[in-house]
Amino acid sequence: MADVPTCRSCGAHELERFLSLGVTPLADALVSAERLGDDEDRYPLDVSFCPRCSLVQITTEVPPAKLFVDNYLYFSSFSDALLRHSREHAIDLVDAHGLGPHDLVVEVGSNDGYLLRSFAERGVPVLGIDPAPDQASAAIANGIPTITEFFGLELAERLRDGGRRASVIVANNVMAHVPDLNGFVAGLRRLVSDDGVITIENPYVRDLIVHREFDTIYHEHHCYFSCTAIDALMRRNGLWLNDVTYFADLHGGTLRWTVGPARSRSETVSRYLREEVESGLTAASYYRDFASQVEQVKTELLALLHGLRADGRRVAAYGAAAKGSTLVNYVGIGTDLVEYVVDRNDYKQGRYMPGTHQPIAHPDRLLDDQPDYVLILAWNFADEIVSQQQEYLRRGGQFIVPLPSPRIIGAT
Ligand code: DWN
Repeated sequence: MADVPTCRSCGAHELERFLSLGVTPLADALVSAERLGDDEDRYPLDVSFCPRCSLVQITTEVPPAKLFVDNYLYFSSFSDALLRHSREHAIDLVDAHGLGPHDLVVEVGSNDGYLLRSFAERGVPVLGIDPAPDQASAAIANGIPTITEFFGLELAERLRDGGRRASVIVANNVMAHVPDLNGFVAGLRRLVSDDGVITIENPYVRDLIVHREFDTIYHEHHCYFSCTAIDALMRRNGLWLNDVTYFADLHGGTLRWTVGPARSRSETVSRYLREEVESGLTAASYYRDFASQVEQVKTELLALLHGLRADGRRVAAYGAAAKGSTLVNYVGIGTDLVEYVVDRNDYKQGRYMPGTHQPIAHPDRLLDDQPDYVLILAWNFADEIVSQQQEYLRRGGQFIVPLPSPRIIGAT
């Protein structure tokens, strides 16, 4: 573990810390039954703002292999909404750029091939890059060529020296995970063709603050991006922010940045950059109140859960998500308040939540057990989850959505 006292993007020393979530276990390090009694690795989870380039970032660095290789169980294909979003993205890119058999689409952070298969089905050559061995193996088994390595400038040089240039590079929910941010972006520039395009998706830091999405902060996510921070990062590495698209319902509010060697800029980009200054998002004062907002969520959620338990109500949870780990550990939600978690990712079932050790079971347990309430830890998929659990609702079950303030969803 290393402290990172300077800005990961611009190197500034004047980082301003505005939130500390304590010393927490790794959010995706779900505990196996045989390791329940062992000490779990815990690291400080503090968040700072860079007044020079506006990048929000954590100041502790955990070795990437520990995060994404040793025990990483996140598979993208367990969300229908995410699969729909990815398929639409691929089809849009094929149509917009007339992609065909002479092109190459590279995805960095390709996970189990969930997105690249939509290009491959349309006859477009693809290449995945992901260091997580199980996810890469799943992609390869599905016919998606995948390099099981971390992406950076060195790998980009190797690919380019081998004659590879990408017409399109997709990097969804991966750039936030990269310690060497400039090396990553320099690698994108080396690998993309001169007339190519790169699309990068990450949650929008504005929504993290406005909707109190503090649980999306964990050690995998080194950075939390604004258009201002992205613009500075791209220019420094020979790329230009060409366009930006907002997806309100994806991961709590996501931006897709379209960048490339071409110096074009859409009016939307100009508007976002202008509004970020006008809203104060590019100044430290914008973040100074966030810690008290987070504390308020903690107080409200604990009061609700303790009240339900005092009334003899039983509470379970849905979604062994990384964000769920930050929430239960920071708020202090043990098995006395939430007995277990259900999740349809079968790699996660049979394990236990980091730190608080709720057992993780198949979603069928909700109907077998019919707890009075279910706390939705994967609140970014609340609609999809609730739509699946209509029978649980019909039998009188109710859901708790924790953010931006705890609220109860019952049968309509
Ligand atoms: O950046 C990241 C984000 C995008 O995804 C990764 N580093 C890790 C991951 O974060 P997360 O674990 O908080 O992501 P999710 O996708 O919000 O987690 C949802 C969890 O809920 C997964 O474990 C799958 C599960 N799930 C389910 O059991 N039934 C999800 C859906 C939609 C469902 O119907």
